[in-house]
Amino acid sequence: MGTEQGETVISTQPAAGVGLIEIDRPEARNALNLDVRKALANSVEAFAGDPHVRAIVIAGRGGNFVAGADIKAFAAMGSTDVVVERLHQYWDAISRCGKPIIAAVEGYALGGGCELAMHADIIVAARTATFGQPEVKIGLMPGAGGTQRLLRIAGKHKAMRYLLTGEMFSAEEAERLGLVSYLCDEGSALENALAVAGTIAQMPPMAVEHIKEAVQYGESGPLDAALRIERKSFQLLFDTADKQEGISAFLEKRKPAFRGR
Ligand code: CO8
Repeated sequence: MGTEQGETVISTQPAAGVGLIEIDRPEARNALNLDVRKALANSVEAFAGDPHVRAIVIAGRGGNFVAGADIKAFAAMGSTDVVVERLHQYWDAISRCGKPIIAAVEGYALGGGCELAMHADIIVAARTATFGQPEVKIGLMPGAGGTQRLLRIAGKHKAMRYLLTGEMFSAEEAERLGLVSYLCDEGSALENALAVAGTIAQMPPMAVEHIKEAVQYGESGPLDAALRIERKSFQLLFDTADKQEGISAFLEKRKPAFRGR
């Protein structure tokens, strides 16, 4: 996929089945202004609709993930502006995505940046990365799911600590909380995230999609309904060609060739 100079969000397909979205606003630590939000949402939607892409990596360029919403853009905004801008539509595009999303975190993932990472299904972080929801310090609060996602990941008492004090926390603490899936050396988060995405891209897409759907539903829905969704998806996969191929390949001791059907 082509890239143009001056773009703040760059989409490429660096490996078979892998879509990479990089935020490139180093002068503002990749803070999310309206342009970045729109381009990010469009890029996710484009990859979600591209049959060649089976896993998506989101990263920041220049040594940071995202230092939050653009505070300078927020300065002049009132409640009505925030409502009229419908900022949540850009987040919805990401949370609606049926394909796995992997966040590659270096440096700061703060505020909306931490929330963006938590929109991902898997988070790969450099040991030196820093997370946090510091909105309270500027008289705001998380507005893109931070209170709810951090609560569900870390439990009430850790979530309250970080939400109410705005204190930043290390990647090691994030890993202990269950927020980070993989810790890696500084400078290697993208490489490691691409490797994870490459592995997932080799898996049968229908199974991947149904696993994501069941887990996503289970995060918010009642257990009984989520278990039913899991059971139905499990049953449905039995009629796919990829299930036949996967089992045949296992029995014949060869590599499977999945077709997404
Ligand atoms: N917004 C705008 N500009 C930023 C931001 C930001 N979030 N973060 C950094 N910058 C800018 C700085 O203003 C500075 O610009 P300039 O050179 O023009 O002065 C430049 O980036 C470099 O910043 P620093 O000099 O501060 O760099 P450091 O490496 O010393 O520090 C930090 C980096 C720690 C990231 C520091 O800049 C910082 O604390 N940033 C703010 C972090 C923050 O509070 N984030 C939360 C923002 S609020 C939010 O995210 C709400 C989300 C809700 C979403 C809801 C949508 C519906």
